[in-house]
Amino acid sequence: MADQKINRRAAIKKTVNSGAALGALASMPHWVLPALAQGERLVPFTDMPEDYSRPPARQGGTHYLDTRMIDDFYTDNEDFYVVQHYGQPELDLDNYRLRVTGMVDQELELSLSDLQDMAQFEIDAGFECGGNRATLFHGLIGNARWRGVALRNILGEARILNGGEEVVFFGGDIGTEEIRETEVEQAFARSLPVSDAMRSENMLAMEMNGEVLPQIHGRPVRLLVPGYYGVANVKWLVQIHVQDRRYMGKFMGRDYVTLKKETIGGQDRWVENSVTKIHLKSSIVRVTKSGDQHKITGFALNDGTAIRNVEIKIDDGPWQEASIDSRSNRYSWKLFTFDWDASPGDHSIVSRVTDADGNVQLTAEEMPEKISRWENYAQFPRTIKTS
Ligand SMILES: Nc1nc2c(c(=O)[nH]1)N[C@H]1C(S)=C(S)[C@@H](COP(=O)(O)O)O[C@H]1N2
Ligand SMILES: [Mo]
Repeated sequence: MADQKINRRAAIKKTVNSGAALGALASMPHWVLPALAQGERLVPFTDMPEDYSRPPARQGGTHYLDTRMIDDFYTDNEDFYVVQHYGQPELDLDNYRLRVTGMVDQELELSLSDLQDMAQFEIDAGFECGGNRATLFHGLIGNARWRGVALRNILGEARILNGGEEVVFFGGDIGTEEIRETEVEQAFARSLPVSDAMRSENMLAMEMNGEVLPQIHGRPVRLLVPGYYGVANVKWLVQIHVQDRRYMGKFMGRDYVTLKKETIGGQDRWVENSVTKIHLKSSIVRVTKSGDQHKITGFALNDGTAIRNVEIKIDDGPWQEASIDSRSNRYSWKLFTFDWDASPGDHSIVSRVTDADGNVQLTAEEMPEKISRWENYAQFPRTIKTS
């Protein structure tokens, strides 16, 4: 089935590239190729291989999307990126229990129906993997509407005891790690200080874009920490544990740790930090042409701080303001578009986002010196050939 879809997609790409009628494509599933209005066509980026395309996500693997397909506020569940480190466990839904343990007045054991009977809320949240990067054209990304239970209601029911400082979230997936020459079995886990865990927007999500949470995205329950990199959003969540100290597991203390040079009180120092809040970032992902008019599309993403604007620079021209999709909200991604009267030829185009506090997205040259491959939020100049 998946193969069939992939072949259809490849066939369609050929059709599009050869300039054949687009009408025949109308019946294709939405994710097959970027939705194009009548008479509209994709303009090729010259920084991308000519035959670049990505199959949809499939069970068992990882997935990043073809960001030229980003044309809709919500990413289809089939196309939302997929990353995990210890495989994709299938939890037994009938016997599923979410346990809340540790420094709480009342330990809890919640079945799926217990969770479904609690008050639900919805939130739009976009996020990317902390390892998202330009070589993937920033395809480890997605934006969805999530529905579930407020984490703080659950912590409220358990009542965190005095001295409880850190909330640890364990997934049902277990891997073997070698630590000091000893093989140790560990679950994927992340943690939040209690004050961060109690933010009202944190969710135990059971639905994604109006569907039951897909298996590859953490069925039946995942943590969602809006404004944080994907690694915070523990999939296949089975245990929440409150403790009196920082949690130092692999994905907090050793992996997804950024090593960069910072000035600390006037002193240059190498600093390590756990990957948490999403840095201010934008990227151009798609250019289309309709008649003589070109349209540039891209996304902006950050930790939920209000955004002032997104600007586009073409070749050596001035920065010009783009329009931001009106559906954008605090934790969603912000799609932007810019109508471009392009002259035929080779061009360089780049976007930058500025937040309400006046922080401007950095250029690659302005980025802190960084050893690790996490947190890639520099401006991303694209090259393109227009006709
Ligand atoms: N249980 C579990 N949750 C996990 C992971 C994992 O390996 N195991 N990977 C994290 C990472 S690194 C990312 S980027 C996101 C990806 O979420 P998605 O696959 O739903 O896009 O899940 C996070 N949650
Ligand atoms: Mo990730």
